[in-house]
Amino acid sequence: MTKRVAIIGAGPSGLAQLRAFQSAQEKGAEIPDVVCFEKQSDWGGLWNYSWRTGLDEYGEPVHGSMYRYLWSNGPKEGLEFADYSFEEHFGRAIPSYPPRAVLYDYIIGRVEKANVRQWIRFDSPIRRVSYDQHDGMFQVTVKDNLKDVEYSEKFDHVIVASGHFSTPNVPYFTGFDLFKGRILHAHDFRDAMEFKDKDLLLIGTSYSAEDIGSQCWKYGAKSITVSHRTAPMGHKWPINWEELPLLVKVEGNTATFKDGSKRDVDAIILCTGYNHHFPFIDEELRLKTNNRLYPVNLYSGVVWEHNPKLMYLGMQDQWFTFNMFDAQAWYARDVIMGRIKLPSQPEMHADINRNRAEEEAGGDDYAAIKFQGKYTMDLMAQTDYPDFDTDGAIQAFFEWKAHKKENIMTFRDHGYKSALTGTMAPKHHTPWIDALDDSLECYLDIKS
Ligand code: FAD
Ligand code: NA7
Repeated sequence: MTKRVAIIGAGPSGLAQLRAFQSAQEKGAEIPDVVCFEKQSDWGGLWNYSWRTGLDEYGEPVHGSMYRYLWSNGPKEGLEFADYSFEEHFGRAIPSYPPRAVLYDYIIGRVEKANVRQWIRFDSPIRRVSYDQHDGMFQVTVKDNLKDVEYSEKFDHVIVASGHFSTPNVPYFTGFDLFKGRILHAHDFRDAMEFKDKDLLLIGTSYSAEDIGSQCWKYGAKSITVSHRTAPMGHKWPINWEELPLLVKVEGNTATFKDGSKRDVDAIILCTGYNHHFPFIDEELRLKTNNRLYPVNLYSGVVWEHNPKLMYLGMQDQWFTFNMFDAQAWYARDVIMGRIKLPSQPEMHADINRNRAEEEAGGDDYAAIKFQGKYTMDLMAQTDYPDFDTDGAIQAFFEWKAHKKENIMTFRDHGYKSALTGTMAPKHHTPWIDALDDSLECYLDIKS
């Protein structure tokens, strides 16, 4: 009997898995019966922009955390699919920091070409995944939102690709209950124009704080204050942008910080990160981790050590993204198809611990980028995923870091060399700071 594989999620990771199986089939291999379950009505994961916040039309938590005017926060040269270059998709080289719609188009272009949409059941949130020791199969329970029915099917393997930047981590600060302005988490942020002429307080110092702050500043916020728990970001910010220690309390509209300073603010955005949250997976199969490069219990960052028929994709903190998800998906495919033999559970466990110790010894962002580059390379070496110049991609990340340090408001005006084709990215027609239209047509300068 043909094996059955369930994939949960049709974002970049789930789509990488579909492409991995399809590419094996294209080369003449017999592949398992693959079913991908996606709770949204379209593919693309976070890149499939949703205006909705809170609950969707079926009462499901809205997955989307992306917002309007989002441009890639890292160079596209660090994420390019090794089997589908930007030049192949767009018919020419494009600049290095595409807006969301352009990256969405690229992600979708590859899977449309591979014709894998037929393997996806949309509007289908997974309700439960459990493992039956008797028949060695997973029972997967799904809600068909279109028909309003719940059903279960058996699968030999389950691949969880449901993302981990969707369930917000929402801390409480004294006085929030009586604050006179709006309080929201980055997950619910959609449009910087809402904060035009406003004094804005952001909590957190990572990507969301940096980018949502920059967006609001670009679209006309009156002032940006960023409050940090550990350390300030330390960029050279514009004059109406400041960094202060952690918020202690709010009274009315007045925010008080750890150093005693006070600021009046109109709105507070909690850029405090996300939780890995998989309520639909049975306890003994559920990944529980913080946002890091080598989560616990995942051999090769993919295989659930206590039941290797279960795998997780894209669960790492991310420098590399699409190409790393690909490397993982090709690896998962080859484990399932018996092309890669796994070591014993104690050996897998020891290997996970070795990698976690190496990650912890790393220290700074540069070490983290190298660590994830090497991890991706090691996975690629075990499959037929096409090679790309990983060191070249690492170099692009290093240059990106330097450009951010130089000027946080102009780093997106730089270009880098493709680690795949060697082509240097052209300069964009408009500096990012002046580019208010983030449409694909404007970015690619397509005249209607
Ligand atoms: P997701 O994109 O989250 O996709 C997961 C999919 O699983 C979704 O379609 C979801 O609907 C589905 N799903 C979830 N639960 C269920 C369920 N129970 N049943 C069925 N389906 C389910 N990366 C970059 O490379 N560059 C960037 O500029 C960048 N910017 C980002 C900006 C923001 C605001 C965020 C939040 C992330 C950003 N990322 C960026 C990182 C992002 O995580 C990856 O690019 C990528 O989207 C991860 O893909 P994924 O498939 O693992 O997860
Ligand atoms: P991250 O990268 O997980 O960062 C979370 C930030 O939130 C980080 O600066 C944390 O500070 C801060 N944080 C978390 N909890 C608190 C509390 N309780 N108080 C104050 N500060 C807190 O999440 P992002 O949303 O920025 O990025 C996630 C992805 O979205 C990323 O991959 C991007 O591509 C887009 P810490 O440094 O731990 O003190």
